[in-house]
Amino acid sequence: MIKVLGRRNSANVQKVMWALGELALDYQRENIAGSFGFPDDYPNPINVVPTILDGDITVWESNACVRYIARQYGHGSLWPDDPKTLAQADQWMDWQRSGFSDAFFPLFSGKIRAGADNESLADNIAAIGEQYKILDAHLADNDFIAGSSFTMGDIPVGTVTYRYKTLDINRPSTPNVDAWYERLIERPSYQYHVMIPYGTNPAEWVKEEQENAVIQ
Ligand SMILES: N[C@@H](CCC(=O)N[C@@H](CS)C(=O)NCC(=O)O)C(=O)O
Repeated sequence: MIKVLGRRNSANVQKVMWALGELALDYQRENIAGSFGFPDDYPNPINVVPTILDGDITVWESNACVRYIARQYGHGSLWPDDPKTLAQADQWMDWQRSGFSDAFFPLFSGKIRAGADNESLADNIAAIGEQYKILDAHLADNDFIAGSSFTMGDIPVGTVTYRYKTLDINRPSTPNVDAWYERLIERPSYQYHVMIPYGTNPAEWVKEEQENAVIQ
């Protein structure tokens, strides 16, 4: 049984939950961070979520958690057998953590967590649109991030894409991203763990966070 420490409305926690769901693994999730706070003995030196515990191992950093779950339990599916496919999945996971997150995080936290308006976030909205154009060009020749099959590479950017697609902002035309997103929203684990309401302002955000506390 894998224990996941982290609130359900954290996108970084959702990456882990989605991976567990894809592999139908048993888990137990605890509400930590945000309005739940952190226990004194929280086993992660930088006090962020997620952290996962699996037997005698503790892993933090969401993409490292996804890689651990995929490598340990998802050979041939989330963890591609072919090293070249694996390298593609890895590459886009690292991209998600770097330029892509740098563009998306200030937009989402500004708009939903701080209640800023679109005008003041115009540069951020333009920046994330440019990132999705990069992804769109890649997906022109690929049904999924690492090629023809769903892998761990789809999970980090796929998680954030639900938020990107549902935010009240202008988005550039990205037909290949749209087609890929349609493939993601057919997946039951994505529907259950990622496609959850997050509100439109800070008060609604906390309300959703608390309402999700009882859901595993
Ligand atoms: N690089 C880390 C970032 C983790 C992170 O920033 N988590 C956020 C939630 S998405 C957090 O714990 N924020 C503090 C809080 O919610 O109290 C990862 O990918 O796991």
